[in-house]
Amino acid sequence: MTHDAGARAAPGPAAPGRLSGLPSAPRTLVMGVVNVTPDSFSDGGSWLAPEAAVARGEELAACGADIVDVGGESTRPGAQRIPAGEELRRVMPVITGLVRAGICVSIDTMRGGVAEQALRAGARMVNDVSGGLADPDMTGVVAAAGVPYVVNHWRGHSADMYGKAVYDDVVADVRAELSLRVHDVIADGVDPSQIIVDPGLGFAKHAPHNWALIASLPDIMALGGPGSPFPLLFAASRKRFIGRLLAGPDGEPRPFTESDDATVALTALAAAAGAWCVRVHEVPANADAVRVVARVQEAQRERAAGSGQAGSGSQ
Ligand code: PMM
Repeated sequence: MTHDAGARAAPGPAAPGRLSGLPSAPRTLVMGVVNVTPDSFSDGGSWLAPEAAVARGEELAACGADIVDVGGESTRPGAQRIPAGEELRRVMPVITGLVRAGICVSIDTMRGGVAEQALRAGARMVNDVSGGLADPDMTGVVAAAGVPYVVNHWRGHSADMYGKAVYDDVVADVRAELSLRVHDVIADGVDPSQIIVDPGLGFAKHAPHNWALIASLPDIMALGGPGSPFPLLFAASRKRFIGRLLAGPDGEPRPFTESDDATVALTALAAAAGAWCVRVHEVPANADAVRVVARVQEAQRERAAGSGQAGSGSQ
Protein backbone atom coordinates (compact mmCIF):
# COMPACT_ATOMS: atom_id res chain seq x y z
CA MET A 1 0.00 0.00 0.00
CA THR A 2 1.29 3.47 -0.79
CA HIS A 3 0.31 6.71 0.84
CA ASP A 4 0.96 10.29 -0.09
CA ALA A 5 4.06 12.01 1.13
CA GLY A 6 1.87 14.64 2.82
CA ALA A 7 3.77 14.50 6.13
CA ARG A 8 7.00 16.46 6.20
CA ALA A 9 9.50 17.09 8.96
CA ALA A 10 9.06 20.47 10.61
CA PRO A 11 12.21 22.35 9.62
CA GLY A 12 14.53 23.69 12.32
CA PRO A 13 13.23 25.24 15.49
CA ALA A 14 9.48 25.26 15.73
CA ALA A 15 7.62 28.39 14.80
CA PRO A 16 5.26 29.49 17.58
CA GLY A 17 2.45 26.97 17.85
CA ARG A 18 4.38 24.29 15.99
CA LEU A 19 5.41 21.00 17.57
CA SER A 20 9.17 20.82 17.39
CA GLY A 21 10.71 17.96 15.42
CA LEU A 22 7.44 16.20 14.54
CA PRO A 23 5.98 15.63 11.07
CA SER A 24 3.38 18.12 9.98
CA ALA A 25 0.75 17.82 7.29
CA PRO A 26 -2.40 19.60 6.15
CA ARG A 27 -4.47 16.87 7.80
CA THR A 28 -4.80 14.98 11.08
CA LEU A 29 -1.69 12.89 11.73
CA VAL A 30 -1.75 9.16 12.46
CA MET A 31 0.15 7.61 15.37
CA GLY A 32 0.59 3.83 15.25
CA VAL A 33 0.83 1.94 18.54
CA VAL A 34 3.44 -0.65 19.49
CA ASN A 35 2.87 -1.91 23.03
CA VAL A 36 5.95 -3.88 24.11
CA THR A 37 4.05 -5.52 26.94
CA PRO A 38 2.68 -8.97 27.76
CA ASP A 39 -0.67 -7.58 28.94
CA SER A 40 -1.88 -4.47 27.10
CA PHE A 41 -5.59 -4.61 26.42
CA SER A 42 -5.58 -5.05 22.67
CA ASP A 43 -2.09 -6.02 21.54
CA GLY A 44 -0.49 -7.33 24.73
CA GLY A 45 2.04 -10.09 24.05
CA SER A 46 2.09 -9.58 20.29
CA TRP A 47 5.22 -7.40 20.15
CA LEU A 48 7.14 -8.39 23.28
CA ALA A 49 10.25 -9.57 21.40
CA PRO A 50 12.29 -6.52 20.29
CA GLU A 51 12.63 -7.77 16.69
CA ALA A 52 8.88 -8.30 16.42
CA ALA A 53 8.20 -4.85 17.90
CA VAL A 54 10.62 -3.10 15.52
CA ALA A 55 9.17 -4.97 12.55
CA ARG A 56 5.66 -3.96 13.65
CA GLY A 57 6.69 -0.30 13.99
CA GLU A 58 8.25 -0.37 10.53
CA GLU A 59 5.09 -1.95 9.14
CA LEU A 60 2.91 0.75 10.75
CA ALA A 61 5.12 3.50 9.30
CA ALA A 62 5.13 1.87 5.87
CA CYS A 63 1.35 1.86 5.76
CA GLY A 64 0.89 5.46 6.81
CA ALA A 65 1.78 6.09 10.46
CA ASP A 66 3.41 9.51 10.83
CA ILE A 67 4.54 8.69 14.38
CA VAL A 68 5.05 5.34 16.13
CA ASP A 69 4.21 5.32 19.86
CA VAL A 70 6.27 2.81 21.85
CA GLY A 71 5.12 1.82 25.34
CA GLY A 72 6.51 -0.73 27.80
CA GLU A 73 3.97 -0.54 30.63
CA SER A 74 0.37 -1.60 30.29
CA THR A 75 -2.32 0.81 31.48
CA ARG A 76 -5.20 -1.61 31.03
CA PRO A 77 -7.81 -1.43 33.80
CA GLY A 78 -6.49 -3.25 36.86
CA ALA A 79 -2.87 -3.33 35.59
CA GLN A 80 -0.13 -3.35 38.23
CA ARG A 81 3.01 -1.25 37.79
CA ILE A 82 6.29 -2.76 36.64
CA PRO A 83 9.78 -1.68 37.75
CA ALA A 84 11.48 1.06 35.74
CA GLY A 85 14.31 -1.32 34.82
CA GLU A 86 11.85 -3.70 33.19
CA GLU A 87 10.16 -0.88 31.30
CA LEU A 88 13.53 0.28 29.97
CA ARG A 89 14.50 -3.27 29.03
CA ARG A 90 11.34 -3.54 26.94
CA VAL A 91 11.34 -0.21 25.14
CA MET A 92 14.95 0.78 24.56
CA PRO A 93 15.91 -1.75 21.85
CA VAL A 94 12.67 -0.98 20.05
CA ILE A 95 13.21 2.78 20.12
CA THR A 96 16.79 2.37 18.95
CA GLY A 97 15.72 0.11 16.08
CA LEU A 98 12.91 2.38 14.91
CA VAL A 99 15.01 5.55 15.16
CA ARG A 100 17.71 3.83 13.13
CA ALA A 101 15.06 3.11 10.49
CA GLY A 102 14.28 6.85 10.32
CA ILE A 103 10.89 6.58 12.01
CA CYS A 104 9.49 9.35 14.22
CA VAL A 105 9.12 7.73 17.64
CA SER A 106 7.03 8.80 20.62
CA ILE A 107 7.72 7.27 24.04
CA ASP A 108 4.60 6.31 25.99
CA THR A 109 5.71 6.42 29.61
CA MET A 110 4.79 7.89 32.99
CA ARG A 111 8.42 7.88 34.17
CA GLY A 112 10.80 10.81 33.70
CA GLY A 113 13.83 8.52 33.72
CA VAL A 114 12.41 6.35 30.94
CA ALA A 115 11.47 9.44 28.93
CA GLU A 116 14.99 10.83 29.35
CA GLN A 117 16.68 7.69 28.04
CA ALA A 118 14.20 7.33 25.20
CA LEU A 119 14.81 10.93 24.12
CA ARG A 120 18.55 10.35 24.29
CA ALA A 121 18.06 7.38 21.96
CA GLY A 122 16.22 9.59 19.47
CA ALA A 123 12.55 9.57 20.47
CA ARG A 124 11.01 12.91 19.52
CA MET A 125 8.02 13.24 21.80
CA VAL A 126 6.81 12.16 25.26
CA ASN A 127 3.33 10.70 25.68
CA ASP A 128 2.57 10.66 29.40
CA VAL A 129 -0.84 9.21 30.22
CA SER A 130 -0.55 10.63 33.74
CA GLY A 131 -0.08 14.19 32.45
CA GLY A 132 2.90 14.62 34.78
CA LEU A 133 1.11 13.36 37.91
CA ALA A 134 2.79 9.95 38.24
CA ASP A 135 6.39 11.16 38.45
CA PRO A 136 7.52 14.57 39.70
CA ASP A 137 10.68 14.24 37.57
CA MET A 138 8.80 14.04 34.27
CA THR A 139 8.19 17.72 33.56
CA GLY A 140 11.83 18.62 34.25
CA VAL A 141 12.96 16.07 31.67
CA VAL A 142 10.48 17.35 29.09
CA ALA A 143 11.31 21.00 29.80
CA ALA A 144 15.05 20.39 29.44
CA ALA A 145 14.61 18.51 26.18
CA GLY A 146 12.10 21.00 24.71
CA VAL A 147 10.13 18.21 23.05
CA PRO A 148 6.38 17.90 22.41
CA TYR A 149 4.55 16.55 25.47
CA VAL A 150 1.13 14.89 25.65
CA VAL A 151 -0.80 15.93 28.76
CA ASN A 152 -3.44 13.24 29.17
CA HIS A 153 -6.38 13.52 31.59
CA TRP A 154 -5.70 11.05 34.42
CA ARG A 155 -6.87 10.58 37.99
CA GLY A 156 -4.75 7.68 39.18
CA HIS A 157 -3.08 4.40 38.31
CA SER A 158 -4.99 1.71 36.48
CA ALA A 159 -5.23 -0.67 39.46
CA ASP A 160 -8.08 1.37 40.97
CA MET A 161 -9.02 3.99 38.39
CA TYR A 162 -12.71 3.10 38.05
CA GLY A 163 -13.25 4.00 41.70
CA LYS A 164 -12.33 7.55 40.63
CA ALA A 165 -14.76 7.68 37.68
CA VAL A 166 -17.13 10.10 39.41
CA TYR A 167 -17.94 13.42 37.72
CA ASP A 168 -20.51 16.19 38.12
CA ASP A 169 -20.21 17.13 34.46
CA VAL A 170 -17.52 15.06 32.81
CA VAL A 171 -16.67 17.59 30.10
CA ALA A 172 -16.47 20.53 32.52
CA ASP A 173 -14.54 18.46 35.08
CA VAL A 174 -12.03 17.06 32.55
CA ARG A 175 -11.55 20.55 31.13
CA ALA A 176 -10.90 22.01 34.56
CA GLU A 177 -8.50 19.24 35.61
CA LEU A 178 -6.61 19.31 32.31
CA SER A 179 -6.40 23.08 32.51
CA LEU A 180 -4.78 22.76 35.94
CA ARG A 181 -2.32 20.17 34.65
CA VAL A 182 -1.39 22.36 31.71
CA HIS A 183 -0.89 25.30 34.06
CA ASP A 184 1.33 23.21 36.35
CA VAL A 185 3.50 21.69 33.60
CA ILE A 186 4.07 25.18 32.16
CA ALA A 187 5.01 26.37 35.65
CA ASP A 188 7.53 23.51 35.72
CA GLY A 189 9.16 24.89 32.56
CA VAL A 190 7.45 22.99 29.73
CA ASP A 191 7.14 25.18 26.61
CA PRO A 192 3.42 25.92 26.07
CA SER A 193 3.89 25.58 22.30
CA GLN A 194 4.95 21.95 22.79
CA ILE A 195 1.85 20.88 24.75
CA ILE A 196 -0.65 18.44 23.27
CA VAL A 197 -3.83 17.66 25.22
CA ASP A 198 -5.70 14.36 25.41
CA PRO A 199 -9.06 13.79 27.16
CA GLY A 200 -7.83 10.38 28.38
CA LEU A 201 -10.62 8.18 27.06
CA GLY A 202 -11.01 5.16 29.33
CA PHE A 203 -8.81 6.56 32.11
CA ALA A 204 -11.10 6.74 35.16
CA LYS A 205 -14.04 7.00 32.78
CA HIS A 206 -17.05 4.83 32.13
CA ALA A 207 -18.53 4.52 28.65
CA PRO A 208 -20.99 7.46 28.94
CA HIS A 209 -18.10 9.70 30.08
CA ASN A 210 -16.09 8.72 26.99
CA TRP A 211 -18.98 9.42 24.60
CA ALA A 212 -19.63 12.81 26.19
CA LEU A 213 -15.98 13.75 25.76
CA ILE A 214 -15.93 12.57 22.16
CA ALA A 215 -18.92 14.81 21.53
CA SER A 216 -17.01 17.75 23.01
CA LEU A 217 -13.49 17.64 21.53
CA PRO A 218 -13.52 21.33 20.50
CA ASP A 219 -14.17 22.25 24.15
CA ILE A 220 -11.03 20.37 25.17
CA MET A 221 -8.87 21.96 22.46
CA ALA A 222 -10.22 25.39 23.42
CA LEU A 223 -8.22 25.16 26.66
CA GLY A 224 -5.45 26.80 24.64
CA GLY A 225 -7.45 30.03 24.69
CA PRO A 226 -9.22 32.01 21.98
CA GLY A 227 -7.56 31.62 18.59
CA SER A 228 -4.83 29.22 19.78
CA PRO A 229 -6.36 25.80 20.45
CA PHE A 230 -4.08 23.13 21.83
CA PRO A 231 -3.28 20.27 19.44
CA LEU A 232 -5.40 17.30 20.54
CA LEU A 233 -4.40 13.64 20.53
CA PHE A 234 -7.41 11.35 20.14
CA ALA A 235 -6.87 7.80 21.42
CA ALA A 236 -10.09 5.78 21.18
CA SER A 237 -8.68 2.85 19.22
CA ARG A 238 -10.01 -0.52 20.38
CA LYS A 239 -11.09 0.78 23.77
CA ARG A 240 -13.70 -1.15 25.72
CA PHE A 241 -16.48 1.40 25.37
CA ILE A 242 -16.52 0.70 21.63
CA GLY A 243 -16.90 -3.03 22.20
CA ARG A 244 -19.71 -2.34 24.67
CA LEU A 245 -21.59 -0.18 22.16
CA LEU A 246 -21.33 -2.92 19.55
CA ALA A 247 -22.30 -5.79 21.86
CA GLY A 248 -24.15 -8.67 20.26
CA PRO A 249 -27.72 -9.73 21.12
CA ASP A 250 -26.33 -11.78 24.01
CA GLY A 251 -24.89 -8.60 25.52
CA GLU A 252 -21.28 -9.77 25.08
CA PRO A 253 -19.02 -6.84 24.18
CA ARG A 254 -17.59 -7.01 20.67
CA PRO A 255 -13.95 -8.27 20.85
CA PHE A 256 -11.40 -5.49 20.39
CA THR A 257 -10.08 -7.07 17.19
CA GLU A 258 -13.52 -6.51 15.67
CA SER A 259 -13.77 -2.86 16.68
CA ASP A 260 -11.28 -1.50 14.14
CA ASP A 261 -14.03 -0.38 11.74
CA ALA A 262 -15.69 1.58 14.53
CA THR A 263 -12.30 3.06 15.40
CA VAL A 264 -12.07 4.36 11.82
CA ALA A 265 -15.50 5.98 12.20
CA LEU A 266 -14.28 7.72 15.35
CA THR A 267 -11.10 8.77 13.59
CA ALA A 268 -13.15 10.50 10.90
CA LEU A 269 -15.26 12.29 13.51
CA ALA A 270 -12.21 13.36 15.51
CA ALA A 271 -10.43 14.59 12.37
CA ALA A 272 -13.54 16.54 11.35
CA ALA A 273 -13.60 18.10 14.83
CA GLY A 274 -9.99 19.25 14.35
CA ALA A 275 -7.91 16.62 16.18
CA TRP A 276 -4.18 17.02 15.57
CA CYS A 277 -3.46 13.26 15.66
CA VAL A 278 -5.22 9.93 16.17
CA ARG A 279 -3.52 7.08 18.06
CA VAL A 280 -4.49 3.73 16.50
CA HIS A 281 -3.50 0.08 16.52
CA GLU A 282 -4.30 -0.65 12.83
CA VAL A 283 -3.11 2.14 10.57
CA PRO A 284 -4.21 1.77 6.91
CA ALA A 285 -7.94 2.55 7.10
CA ASN A 286 -7.33 5.35 9.60
CA ALA A 287 -4.68 6.85 7.31
CA ASP A 288 -7.27 6.82 4.53
CA ALA A 289 -9.94 8.35 6.76
CA VAL A 290 -7.86 11.38 7.77
CA ARG A 291 -7.10 12.06 4.10
CA VAL A 292 -10.77 11.87 3.18
CA VAL A 293 -11.68 14.31 5.95
CA ALA A 294 -8.90 16.71 4.91
CA ARG A 295 -10.18 16.70 1.33
CA VAL A 296 -13.74 17.42 2.43
CA GLN A 297 -12.49 20.26 4.61
CA GLU A 298 -10.53 21.62 1.65
CA ALA A 299 -13.72 21.53 -0.44
CA GLN A 300 -15.55 23.37 2.33
CA ARG A 301 -12.91 26.09 2.31
CA GLU A 302 -13.04 26.30 -1.49
CA ARG A 303 -16.78 26.74 -1.41
CA ALA A 304 -16.56 29.31 1.36
CA ALA A 305 -14.05 31.24 -0.76
CA GLY A 306 -16.35 30.96 -3.77
CA SER A 307 -13.97 28.82 -5.82
CA GLY A 308 -15.69 25.43 -5.50
CA GLN A 309 -15.31 24.20 -9.07
CA ALA A 310 -16.03 20.52 -9.73
CA GLY A 311 -13.48 18.99 -12.10
CA SER A 312 -10.78 21.56 -11.39
CA GLY A 313 -8.17 18.80 -11.70
CA SER A 314 -7.15 18.41 -8.05
CA GLN A 315 -7.80 15.07 -6.36
N1 PMM B 1 -4.28 4.94 26.04
C1 PMM B 1 -3.46 3.89 26.21
C2 PMM B 1 -2.06 4.03 26.12
N2 PMM B 1 -1.53 5.24 25.84
N3 PMM B 1 -1.79 7.52 25.39
C3 PMM B 1 -2.58 8.58 25.27
N4 PMM B 1 -2.04 9.79 25.02
N5 PMM B 1 -3.94 8.50 25.36
C4 PMM B 1 -4.55 7.31 25.62
O1 PMM B 1 -5.79 7.30 25.72
C5 PMM B 1 -3.74 6.16 25.78
C6 PMM B 1 -2.34 6.31 25.66
C7 PMM B 1 -4.05 2.55 26.50
O2 PMM B 1 -4.44 1.90 25.32
P1 PMM B 1 -3.66 0.65 24.69
O3 PMM B 1 -3.24 -0.24 25.83
O4 PMM B 1 -4.65 0.01 23.80
O5 PMM B 1 -2.47 1.17 23.97
